[in-house]
Amino acid sequence: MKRLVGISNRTAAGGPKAGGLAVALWDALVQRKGLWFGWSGEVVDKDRVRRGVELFDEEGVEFALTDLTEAEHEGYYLGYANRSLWPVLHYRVDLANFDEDEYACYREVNRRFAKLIYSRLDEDDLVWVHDYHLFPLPQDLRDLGWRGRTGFFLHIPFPPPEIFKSIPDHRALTQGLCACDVIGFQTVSDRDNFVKYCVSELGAKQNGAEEISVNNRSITIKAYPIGIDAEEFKRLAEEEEGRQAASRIEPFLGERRALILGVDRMDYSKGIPNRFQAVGKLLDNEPGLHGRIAYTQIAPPSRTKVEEYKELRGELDTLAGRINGDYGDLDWIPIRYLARSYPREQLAGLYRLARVALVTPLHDGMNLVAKEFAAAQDPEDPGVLILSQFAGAAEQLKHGALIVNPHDISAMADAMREALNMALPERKKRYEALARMVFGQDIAWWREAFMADLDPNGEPAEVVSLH
Ligand code: ADQ
Repeated sequence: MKRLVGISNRTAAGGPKAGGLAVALWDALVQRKGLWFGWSGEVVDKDRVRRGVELFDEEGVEFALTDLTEAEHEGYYLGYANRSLWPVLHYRVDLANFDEDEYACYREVNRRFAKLIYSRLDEDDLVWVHDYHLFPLPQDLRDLGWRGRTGFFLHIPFPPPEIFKSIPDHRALTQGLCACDVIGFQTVSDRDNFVKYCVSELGAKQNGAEEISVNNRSITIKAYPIGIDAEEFKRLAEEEEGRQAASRIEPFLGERRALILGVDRMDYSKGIPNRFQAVGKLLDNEPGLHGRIAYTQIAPPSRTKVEEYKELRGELDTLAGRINGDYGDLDWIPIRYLARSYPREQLAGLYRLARVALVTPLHDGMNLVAKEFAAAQDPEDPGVLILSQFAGAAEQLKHGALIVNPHDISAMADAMREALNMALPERKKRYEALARMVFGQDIAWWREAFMADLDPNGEPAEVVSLH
């Protein structure tokens, strides 16, 4: 089996505690005794920066981590990646701030990473690059002489060409990416947007639905919707730590209150203010629900050095305060908003207790919370998932979830009422549709689907958790 070299901005050094990328790549790297290259998470001042890498082993995975200088952290990470690329790829050109110096820094960091990696590559290795921080890196590796199989997976959406083209350096980014052999997206619609872009902007030729040729290279372009370790989540939801977390919230619910739950990183792409407004609308429309619902929103702050994220925090504080002021009572607070994170074990218990999950991003690559909620349900008495049509997960989960437009506040309020009143047979039917996708197309399925294309002549690994 060929060695896999994973490259991502952040790694799972210290063990894969968070969901998504960390778990997915970790298992693939353990299987193939791989190498994981990325940022250490450390920011050091210019005089002290280690320009090389720190090497260590964890459970047979070799890590090669490098620090960022303050200037790199500001220009490459907070700047270009998160103030230019993140908003545009989430359809928010209005929030993007394009700065030439930040772009130059982003390019420089990608080149520096490529050099550090190239010196550690063997010609038979498989390279798998992750996410928007590293668009130019595949070409930077080629420029150094790398000829081996190279794949890229984009975790966030790829918008229509008209939006992507607003990035001043869009061509350089996509040319860098097109040095790959396989490029993966979360959804068919992201993939189609990218293919359309490559045909119109890079003169690519389309050879069937899943292949293009550009710059004399054939590239497999496919949707690989990322999954979760659904069995593990189901198990966590039934375990003691999850039950204990649920029992901490139960006194607040009493006999008659239904828990409506939201769990998100605090990010403007997640549509949390719209959700708060929809809860206000529901209470406006349905006086009978006063005292009968408890909406809890868990949202740990992220990227707090970026201005838009600070503003979002202020907006949520104001909205929650106003709705609670308007509708709350001596013995009832309609919105509980907790700006902190909880261990996965506890989240799993809260998902299981919730009657309704509100997963209503304005745009989202996939959204793993939707899948975690589904996996955690009691099949005999499941809760209902309300899911944005703009979450990547909607492509797979449209038959089980109530699909909403997150900009339509009234429609979201109606969906909450429908979910709260939904009879058991309908809830079970919907749960079964969700479970088929979430357990069937889980994280192992995703990883093996990508690896099969990256290493077409390799032995397929056994997919252990696939049903
Ligand atoms: P994120 O934008 O971070 O990921 P998401 O897919 O929802 O979004 O994953 C978040 C993860 O963090 C989940 O595993 C969730 O349980 C956890 N999490 C969220 N809030 C938490 C809290 N309060 N406490 C503890 N844990 C919390 C990016 C893309 C997504 C894509 C993933 C994976 O933006 O669209 O689905 O990568 O590809």
